[in-house]
Amino acid sequence: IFETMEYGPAPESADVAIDYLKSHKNKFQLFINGEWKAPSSKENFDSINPSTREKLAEISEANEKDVNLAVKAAKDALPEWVNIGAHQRARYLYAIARQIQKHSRLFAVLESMDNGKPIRETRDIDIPLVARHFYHHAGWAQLRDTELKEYKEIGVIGQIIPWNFPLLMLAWKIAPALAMGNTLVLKPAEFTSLTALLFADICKQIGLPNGVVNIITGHGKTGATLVDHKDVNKIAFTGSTEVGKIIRRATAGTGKKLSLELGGKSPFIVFEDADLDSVVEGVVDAIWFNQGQVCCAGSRLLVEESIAEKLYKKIRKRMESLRVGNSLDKSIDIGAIVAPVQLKTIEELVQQGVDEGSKLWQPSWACPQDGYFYPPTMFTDVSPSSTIAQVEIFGPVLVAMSFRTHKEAVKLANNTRYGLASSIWTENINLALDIAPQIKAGVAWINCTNVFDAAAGFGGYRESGFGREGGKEGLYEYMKPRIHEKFSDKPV
Ligand code: TXE
Repeated sequence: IFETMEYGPAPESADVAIDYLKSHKNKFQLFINGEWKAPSSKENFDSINPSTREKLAEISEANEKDVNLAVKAAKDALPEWVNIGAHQRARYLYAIARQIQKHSRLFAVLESMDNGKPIRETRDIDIPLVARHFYHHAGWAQLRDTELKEYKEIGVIGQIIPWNFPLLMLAWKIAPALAMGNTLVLKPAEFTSLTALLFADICKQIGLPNGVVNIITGHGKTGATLVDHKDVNKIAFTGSTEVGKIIRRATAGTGKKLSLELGGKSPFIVFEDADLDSVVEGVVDAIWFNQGQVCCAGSRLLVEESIAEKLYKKIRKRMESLRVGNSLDKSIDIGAIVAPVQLKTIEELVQQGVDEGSKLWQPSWACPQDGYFYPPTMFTDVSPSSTIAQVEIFGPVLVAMSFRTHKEAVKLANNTRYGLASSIWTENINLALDIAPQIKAGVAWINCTNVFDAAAGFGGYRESGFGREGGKEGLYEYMKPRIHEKFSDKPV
């Protein structure tokens, strides 16, 4: 019953997504209170396919009036959503998960066209993880009244997500919020609204009660308006550290609960006894997966000096064999950068790396010219204090440094303002287990990288933010203790 996609070299057909876009006349409205609604401002902006620079659809810009309507819808829907009980809410979550699987091909093609990420990644990683996230949280909804009876919902949740994993970040936000009995307003990133809007259609299709999920599109101002709304009880944000700081300031003193998942500059540490061929494939995954636009990308390669040159040589050889191209081409490894502004940021930071004296490595071939492409890139001879060693580039750019002692490895690993993820490569498990807890990061992967599961809490320390998504910890982000209710008739 699930829509499947053929494996093989032929490019994936765009038809399924084109037909879907046509069903909305290539112009999307806001999803408020279970209905499609034109934006009050009548303003729109374009969603562009970064692999081809073609316009895919027009997206509505929500203004304050629309944000107010969406929050009101979520607030009005709350009592019914709470009262139907956790078992019934679980049924809705299972229904969403099943619909995502059923329409997985449409979701994958649409996501790849809107974001530029390779279809092999959306097909095999993004969409399966999305479905898994809803199934997992449907299970928790079923356990809600027994395992978590000391807690109650928070209320109306405002959720703001980025463009690098559009549907997966939606799932990370929406699934736990609904499972714990909240209603919500979600704003996708302006570059990648389409799969969130398709998700709204899924909510309609399964008969989710009106107002439980509201999807409003727009730029940063729309997000800021949502953050400031007095009836929003919690904000969940994934995006840049800079905007995370603005949101933290805006919510300070308001009593709103907040979780922030921000940037990173995660270390990928290779000790001299590591299996170097596995390391090379790990590096490909760490920094060239999703064009390096990954918050937990292993963007800093830290290598034991004795094997550094050998490893760099292997990586350079592998870089030559990577293929960059249209996101629907099943034979590519690296797709398009999400938007010109992001491409410009990458180009400027790479130039800065060259200016600061680091050695630049890029493959001998050129990228296709029809989209926003950037080649896999590696810097060696990097000083730990240089810009490219400190700033999140959020592109396919690896920054390599070497160390002599284990102590120096840990020091280098912790030498950033971030603390999201880390990856440790050695055949000596005792060494890995000794190093892992010394690294200030929310995740430590050993001989692997970018491994996610709905059952494992994900999140950071320091300027990478706070709060966890997934796992049991992630549920507490969407609940508050209800212990006082036992002694009082009034809800807390
Ligand atoms: O992020 P923004 P951008 C990092 C990465 C990237 C940089 C800039 O380094 O190069 O951020 O990306 C909404 N109040 N990450 O500019 O602006 C915005 O509309 C409320 C890392 O795209 O943070 C979008 O929906 N909301 C990151 C979302 O915030 C506001 C993923 C993220 O956009 C707002 C993305 C405001 N004042 C970028 N301003 C990660 N952790 O994975 C913007 N937004």
